[in-house]
Amino acid sequence: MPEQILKQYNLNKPSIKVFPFGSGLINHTWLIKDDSNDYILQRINHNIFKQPSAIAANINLVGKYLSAHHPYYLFVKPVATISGEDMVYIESEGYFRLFPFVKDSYTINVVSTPSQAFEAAQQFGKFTKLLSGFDATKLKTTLPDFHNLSLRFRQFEEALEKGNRERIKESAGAIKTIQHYKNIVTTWERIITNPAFKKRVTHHDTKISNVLFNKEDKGLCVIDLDTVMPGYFMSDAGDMLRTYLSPVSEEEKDFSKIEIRNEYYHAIKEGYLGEMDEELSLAEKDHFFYAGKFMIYMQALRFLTDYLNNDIYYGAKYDKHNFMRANNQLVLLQQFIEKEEKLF
Ligand code: GN1
Ligand code: MG
Repeated sequence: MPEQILKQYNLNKPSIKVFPFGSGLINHTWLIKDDSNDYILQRINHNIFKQPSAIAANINLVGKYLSAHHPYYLFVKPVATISGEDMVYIESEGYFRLFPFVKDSYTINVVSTPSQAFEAAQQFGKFTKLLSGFDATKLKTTLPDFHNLSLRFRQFEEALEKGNRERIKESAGAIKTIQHYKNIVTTWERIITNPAFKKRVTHHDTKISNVLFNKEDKGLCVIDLDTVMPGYFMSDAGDMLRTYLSPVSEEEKDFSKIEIRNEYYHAIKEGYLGEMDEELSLAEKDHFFYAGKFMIYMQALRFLTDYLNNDIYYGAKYDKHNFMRANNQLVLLQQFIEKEEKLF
């Protein structure tokens, strides 16, 4: 950790301790322990987020709106540098920002009770709802086409043409499953032309580690606002379904552990709709289950496409890592779809 960064925050003292933190795949995160305060330091992955200043601008706008209209909402803003900047840029190192570590808050990596799922869903629903009076088109698109399923599908088809031949052969089974569920893309294409589906301020990364909990295990607020952009509710509801329903994550290699926990589905739905019920149209609410299919399918597509493209996006910690992740998500998708008639 370069001294230079901490210096910009007046934190370059001998008593400071720095620890790697979190489990994100894209940005790098550290916990900074000071005598009295703790902080979270993050390096923005500039390869992926081409315009870090757009992230800072969005956080600023949202923060201003919330403090004017919902001053009681706990909004975790970046700490300004000694010269008043939201970010530090260091040649050959990239863009960094510092957040206060909210006292007495904690995060989790796995959802192990329905109540945690409910609390998280309530927080993500609340975030969008509190911002319903804010003009979402004012937000900059930090990742163009991030959850554009048609484009993700086209990228997959391109990988089938130009990708690693051996990997394509080896992935025949997964490729077939992806083709089999192509109707998920067709539904998406109908949705985006349907005026009953609205673009709102959407978080786009609703995994459980992006929710702060308090000591009483209640949700406090959401964090990691890099992908806050205009989007559809399916992105947020869907990624919760993708990541909270099963007791094991996309990293699990023993697929027999993948399971859909019915009561978690209801907890997510109740938590989210408890906030968003009046915001969403009937057509949107009818697509709550679809939201899960949309996000699980897209994640399977993204992992498989990356595998066929030699892991250029997600990287790989072991041989066939993205292949395993894609197959994990396809098992999850199939198990989820089996519940279609039962979960409503
Ligand atoms: C990435 O970096 P992380 O873990 O927050 C990805 C998400 C994926 C997720 C899968 C910017 O998120 O879209 O769902 O990996 N973020 C980006 O684990 O691509
Ligand atoms: Mg993230």
